[in-house]
Amino acid sequence: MSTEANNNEKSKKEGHGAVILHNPNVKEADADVLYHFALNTESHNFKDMFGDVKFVCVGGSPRRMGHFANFIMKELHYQLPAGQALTNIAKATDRYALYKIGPVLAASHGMGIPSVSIMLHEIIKLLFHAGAKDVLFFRIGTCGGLGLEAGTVVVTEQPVDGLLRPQMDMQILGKVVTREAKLDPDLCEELVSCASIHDTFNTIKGKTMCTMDFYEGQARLDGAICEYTEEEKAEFLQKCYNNGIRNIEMESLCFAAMCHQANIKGAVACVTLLDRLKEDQIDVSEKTLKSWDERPAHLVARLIKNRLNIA
Ligand code: R2B
Ligand code: URA
Repeated sequence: MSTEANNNEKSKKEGHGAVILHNPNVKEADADVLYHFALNTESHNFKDMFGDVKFVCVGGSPRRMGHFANFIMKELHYQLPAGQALTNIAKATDRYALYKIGPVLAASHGMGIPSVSIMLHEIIKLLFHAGAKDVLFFRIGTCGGLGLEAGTVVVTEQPVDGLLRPQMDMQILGKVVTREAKLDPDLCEELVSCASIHDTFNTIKGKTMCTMDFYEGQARLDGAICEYTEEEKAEFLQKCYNNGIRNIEMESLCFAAMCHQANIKGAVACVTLLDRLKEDQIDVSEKTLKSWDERPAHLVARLIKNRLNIA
């Protein structure tokens, strides 16, 4: 085992379920600013506000995460303190939305790796400052499916990049830094087991390709630029399918790599909006989209309720 891997293992054992911050600068600083959430350790008491967080659920759109916050509040039969309404804690900024519903934190992350990366840096710091322990992370989102009926939920076994590698390459100080993109296999199984025979949709496990772009990065023919043929597109998507890839989205790689580094167990569940082996354009009614959007949230809600022994 390398020295870095050894140190990681050691700090995980010492951490006892605590979030690990690989940054002495922040640990030693008197104060810390979470700029994109409009939070500051000097003006907010993180331990009081977030010390009891056990589940962090993230998804792309601020509006969807607002709906999720209301949904999970009903599912958990959670009562807000008298006179309080469910509000966006980060309302002083319009970068991300943040809601707290008892032990559940719900945040939006925008689209793509740069956006989810900023959000996760700040959420991981938030949990570290709060002293939160044994926190599980879930990404609930949308994706393109491969060889699946639209509306199917895919729980990610392994995210891969656009070169089909299970790693996230970053450019740091003029060098390529490679990080393992690992999700928790037991949490993945647990989430899949939350699917019910009464569901009106299928839930499957599969590899997820995480790309840097929605159009060319996902082999679409309908972007503003396209320099490959329909045959080349079909050949590549078939190769992805043959490699066990069942869906394509834009955040899972970073989500997995950052959770793994921070000693956080993470899982990803996304609903497919179309079958990319058949089409490129998402042409679904608003009503259908809304009901499909809720499918990953239902699985995660069941898992959270099981964990909290809520019937
Ligand atoms: C799924 O949907 C978004 C693109 O439409 C992107 O954030 C993703 O991963
Ligand atoms: N999100 C993606 O990233 N790709 C799709 O095809 C659909 C949703």
